[in-house]
Amino acid sequence: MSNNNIQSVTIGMGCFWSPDALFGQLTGIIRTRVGFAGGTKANPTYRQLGDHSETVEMDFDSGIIRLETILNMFWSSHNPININDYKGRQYRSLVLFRDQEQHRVIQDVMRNSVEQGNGMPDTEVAPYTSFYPAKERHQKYYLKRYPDAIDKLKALFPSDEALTNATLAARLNGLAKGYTNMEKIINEIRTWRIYSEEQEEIIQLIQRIKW
Ligand code: MHO
Repeated sequence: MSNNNIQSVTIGMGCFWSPDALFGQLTGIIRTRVGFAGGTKANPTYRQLGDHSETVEMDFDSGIIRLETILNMFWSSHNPININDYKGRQYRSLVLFRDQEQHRVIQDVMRNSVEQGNGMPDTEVAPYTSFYPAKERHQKYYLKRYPDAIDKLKALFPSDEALTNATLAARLNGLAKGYTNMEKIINEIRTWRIYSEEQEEIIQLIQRIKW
């Protein structure tokens, strides 16, 4: 992808299944995956995550969706105060930034929250070091509740990895969770920079899914 607007950010806000769907449904989010980050233990797993937190990592086109928008949604969709002590660091509220520019944006959004009387969110903000993807069954968790969807999507994304990384799977995962609707997804597909024949093929395929 030769688009220098592409950024990545990693956030934690409790169980990672929901933010995968919440952010995955948004236009401008290119790819999501869930995993463990923010700690020091090597090769954490869901059962043994050590000092890591459940996180969702996303790639986004900052020309379409700004980091500010993502962060405002992040803070308005969870309560950092309640989740921070529950199960140690597993459900910690967390934002891992990739560079100083992202760090500055995060601090600005937090400062605005304070100025609006919302208080300083008890969110850990730290530089990104590593991200360990969770097992396949956690990826696009809500979409996986619909076997017919997974079955039909195999025609487009034959491997588990291809499905996890697909923008379309991110949108449909948001749909499975009830965060978006089919009409919105179809309208967005018609704006994707692919051949219109390909757009129609994708649209027809997702319209045949039995939910
Ligand atoms: N199933 C757990 C949360 C899972 S999330 C990946 C629960 O609902 O308690 O942490």
